[in-house]
Amino acid sequence: MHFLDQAKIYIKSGWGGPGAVSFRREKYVEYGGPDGGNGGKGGDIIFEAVAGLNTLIDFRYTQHFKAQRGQPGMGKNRYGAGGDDLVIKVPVGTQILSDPTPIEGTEDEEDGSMEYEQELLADFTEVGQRITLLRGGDGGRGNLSYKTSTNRAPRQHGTGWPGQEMWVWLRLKLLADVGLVGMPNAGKSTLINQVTNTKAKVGAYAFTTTKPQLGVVLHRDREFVLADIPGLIEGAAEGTGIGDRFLGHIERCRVLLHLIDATGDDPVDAFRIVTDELAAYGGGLDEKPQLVALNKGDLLGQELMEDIASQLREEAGVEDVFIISGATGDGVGALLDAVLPMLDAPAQGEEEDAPEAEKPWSPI
Ligand SMILES: Nc1nc2c(ncn2[C@@H]2O[C@H](COP(=O)(O)OP(=O)(O)OP(=O)(O)O)[C@@H](O)[C@H]2O)c(=O)[nH]1
Ligand SMILES: [Mg+2]
Repeated sequence: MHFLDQAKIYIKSGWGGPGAVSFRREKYVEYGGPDGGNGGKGGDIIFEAVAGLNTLIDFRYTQHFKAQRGQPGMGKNRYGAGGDDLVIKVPVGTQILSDPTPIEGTEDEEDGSMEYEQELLADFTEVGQRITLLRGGDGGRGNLSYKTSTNRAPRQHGTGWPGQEMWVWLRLKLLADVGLVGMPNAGKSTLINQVTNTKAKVGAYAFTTTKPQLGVVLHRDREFVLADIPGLIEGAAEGTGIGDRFLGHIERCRVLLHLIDATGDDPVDAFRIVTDELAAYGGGLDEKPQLVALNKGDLLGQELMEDIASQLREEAGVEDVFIISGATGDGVGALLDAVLPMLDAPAQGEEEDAPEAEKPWSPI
């Protein structure tokens, strides 16, 4: 399942309709008074979070969203109809951010690059949540409302107020329950392929995975969503490699599944590097409940795997180490058994209010 995790769109609420200039026409009354009604209000731009979507891909094809104008007012003091609101449906987990603005004084002397900041305009965490981001313009006044004691036949009317417009960024964080983390080549994609019907790309080289993948795991009649993200290397939280951009995707996971390649040069060091990157990224990633699995057991044999597992326990203080092979599926059932009870614990931040403390994010 591929998905676009960010999109930039243009939104515009509707103009208010113009007020009418009209005079009463009645039999035997030559000059009737003004009776032009007000124009209708322009349509709003509303965002609504819906279930069953987990991609922003539609926004790649449609980038401009305009709500309808209000209708003009009419004679006999009839008001123009309001323009239809435009409801833009987004997946739960979408955030709306303002267009990035450069932060003054952050210019890099060497390459002239700058840091950017974006304002969080909306954060959709529940199905059905609705936010009116842009309000349509009010309708203009009809000439009836310009009537005064000195001007009984005004020809003035309001033209209607303009709508508002802006570019916004949609950013989708996966609402995965479990996030797979590990160094490149640890076997994350192989594992997600083993336990879900996803067909993630697997390769014997680093950074085979370049985009997050989602898969649904069905285990003992329970379903949960597993996210595979690109591998993390030293410095990932500062932007080395490609992993940092994707750490945001696992901020809302309940559980992290930390996968370690047992055939790597130094599995204990690999564990530490990834742990350090999670801590350096912030956002509470290092405090999430975590399961640690030593992978590629099929290549090393039980005894050697047990040795490395004890090293992890003793040198890195990991309490439980699962020994698995993502390729053959050995040990994976026990690992999934351990995941299930952890899913019922409240997710981090769920008790608190808004996830304000999230890391600032800049567009790529
Ligand atoms: N023998 C064996 N090989 C494995 C196992 N898991 C993964 N591999 C191999 O290890 C290599 C890397 O696997 P991937 O699943 O692509 O690793 P990844 O962690 O997704 O890597 P990135 O996407 O680069 O971060 C591939 O050649 C896989 O075939 C396993 O359990 N046993
Ligand atoms: Mg991968």
